[in-house]
Amino acid sequence: MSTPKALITGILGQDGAYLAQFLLEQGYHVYGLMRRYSNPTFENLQYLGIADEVEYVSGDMSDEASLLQIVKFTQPDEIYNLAAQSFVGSSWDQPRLTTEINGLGTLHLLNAMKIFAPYARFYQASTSEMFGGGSDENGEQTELTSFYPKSPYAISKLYAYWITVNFRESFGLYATNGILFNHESPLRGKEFVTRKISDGVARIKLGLQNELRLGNLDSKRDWGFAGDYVKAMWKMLQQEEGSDYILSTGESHSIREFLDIAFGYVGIEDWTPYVTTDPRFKRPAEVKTLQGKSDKARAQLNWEPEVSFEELVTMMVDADLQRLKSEPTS
Ligand code: NAP
Ligand code: F7E
Repeated sequence: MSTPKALITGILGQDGAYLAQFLLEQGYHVYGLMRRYSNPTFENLQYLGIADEVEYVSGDMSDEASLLQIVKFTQPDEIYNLAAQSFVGSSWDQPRLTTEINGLGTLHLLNAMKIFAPYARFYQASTSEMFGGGSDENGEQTELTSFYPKSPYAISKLYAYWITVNFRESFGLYATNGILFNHESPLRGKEFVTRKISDGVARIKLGLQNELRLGNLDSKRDWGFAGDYVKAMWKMLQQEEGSDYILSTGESHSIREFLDIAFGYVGIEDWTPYVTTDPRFKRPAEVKTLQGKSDKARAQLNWEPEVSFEELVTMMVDADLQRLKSEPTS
């Protein structure tokens, strides 16, 4: 059998790195799409020790010609569309860019697949943000919960979700949405709240910082470990046909609970003297609570998240402590 080929967009991001590692372990040839940067950072792939194992292709989600060329050249068996302007907060400042990359970029990539690799299988990185505040009577989100997006990011992702469904239904392409709830790791970008806290707590513990400025501490999220979630992305593309699946842990925790565990881990029981609320980090519209029900993925994909909330928080604080001890200026 020939070596299977996967094309990952967003290869330098958190999920791109974990997915590339997993697919390489499965024997895939991995193409990673990256946009041109004057000084690109391969930090995440280097952290996992796989930066030299990926074949990089140069393109941009907002440039359809580049995507047509890449799909024609790589002839992938599987396409994982992970590239995005993924920070919800910035989507109010850059709504058009967010829409172009996340929404139209997905259309461009599906179109390239339809023309040059119609046999391929497509994974779209959809998100629990699409639900906004909506839930069923138990306060949970399922594949049947109505969408009510609350940010330009969520709206751009809703377009991408539906265009993926539409290409599946209109052209018979294998196209799947993974509706993923928040998933984190030591590779998470530092502007996201979990990593901002783990990095801040590690700095406070090591005497490098004495304050952590945050926004709304009452939001609740269903936080899992990114390494668990990328395995299910692959499982989704091994099914007989394309479909849509929620991935979540089924537990919801507040930012205050995250702070309790993170500070407690470094021996600080009362974090209130260190944490300041700063309106700059509050959002014009907030998604208050997310808690997903992933029964379909658990049954059909035989998937379970393996890392608990507490293990996730301590893993992240630990990784930041180690990093800062070896490079205090990072
Ligand atoms: P991430 O770390 O922000 O990575 C996103 C990647 O997309 C970055 O490497 C970025 O490249 C790339 N990108 C941005 N604009 C691009 C463009 N115009 N052309 C090509 N590449 C571009 O995000 P993540 O946490 O890994 O998430 C992966 C995907 O899942 C995203 O689509 C996100 O919206 C979605 N998602 C994430 C979560 C979560 O909790 N993590 C949950 C649900 C859905 P640069 O490195 O060049 O900036
Ligand atoms: O915010 C609150 C903030 O930016 C979580 C992305 O991967 O997951 C992520 O989106 C919560 C929000 O993630 C700060 O208001 C308080 O309620 O870590 P976040 P997110 O917005 O949930 C979804 C599923 C995605 O799809 C996205 O791509 O934390 N919060 N204080 C703060 N948030 C940040 N960033 N910074 C603060 O200081």
